[in-house]
Amino acid sequence: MAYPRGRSTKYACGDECVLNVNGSEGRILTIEQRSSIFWRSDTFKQKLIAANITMIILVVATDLPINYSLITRCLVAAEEQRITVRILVNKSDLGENTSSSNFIEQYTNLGYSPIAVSAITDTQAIREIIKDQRIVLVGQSGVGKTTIVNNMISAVNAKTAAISSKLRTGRHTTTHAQLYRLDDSTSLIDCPGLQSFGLKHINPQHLADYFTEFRNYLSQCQFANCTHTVEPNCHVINAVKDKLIRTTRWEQYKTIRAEITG
Ligand SMILES: Nc1nc2c(ncn2[C@@H]2O[C@H](COP(=O)(O)OP(=O)(O)OP(=O)(O)O)[C@@H](O)[C@H]2O)c(=O)[nH]1
Ligand SMILES: [Mg+2]
Ligand SMILES: [Zn+2]
Repeated sequence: MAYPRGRSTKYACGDECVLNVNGSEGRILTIEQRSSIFWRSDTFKQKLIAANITMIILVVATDLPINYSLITRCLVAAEEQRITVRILVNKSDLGENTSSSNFIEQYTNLGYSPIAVSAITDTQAIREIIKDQRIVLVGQSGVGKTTIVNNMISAVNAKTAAISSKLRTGRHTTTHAQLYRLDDSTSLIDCPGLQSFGLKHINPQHLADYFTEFRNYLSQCQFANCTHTVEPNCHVINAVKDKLIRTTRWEQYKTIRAEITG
């Protein structure tokens, strides 16, 4: 196990490096070509979250409000890298509620099919999903990412904690990304909770491609360079009017587009 010196932003958890080892010290000589990189960025900084992953597991929980904007942003970053996404609705042992049922319905319609799980009482479905994948678990603080990792690997006992109830955003229990190997072909990266997710690195001309439900309409717009925001005869806008695309997703698209073109 090796850690970069200081707060380096060049490396990501999951990077494969060539090391020059001298006693207990190692120097990173080169990083191997990455097969994928999941990252966020804004005008001022970039944050590499995980490298060489084959699957992103997006975790939400039945006892915390769902941050739809954060979910969409993670999905856009994943679609851009063509990384498979699975969505888990954790803490199902606490009982169903309408907000998580609505969430499951909405994202099933988008093709992501979230599944209800409990990191504590019902881990079989998670085990099946993660088999032979290199995974990063992402989501807000307190949704149960570390608890999932703990229950997948008995030897691991990473620190978990109840979120402080006074400040719902709470403190983050996990403070840095960490990779855990389950077997030769399966690994899990546990990350600190996400609050925001900038997408400055996304090409605005391709943004609409990363909204899966827009894809069918994109080639039908009148203008080849349609931005799908204000144009006449835009089939995305028509689909929003016909309720074939949810208004909230189109609003999120416009917000992200304004952010990355501005
Ligand atoms: N009832 C119930 N509680 C859970 C479940 N999964 C996690 N928890 C609890 O939720 C709290 C937060 O869990 P963590 O695993 O620390 O959450 P996290 O997503 O890793 O949070 P950060 O590290 O801050 O990003 C802890 O008190 C866990 O015991 C579950 O399936 N059911
Ligand atoms: Mg954690
Ligand atoms: Zn259009």
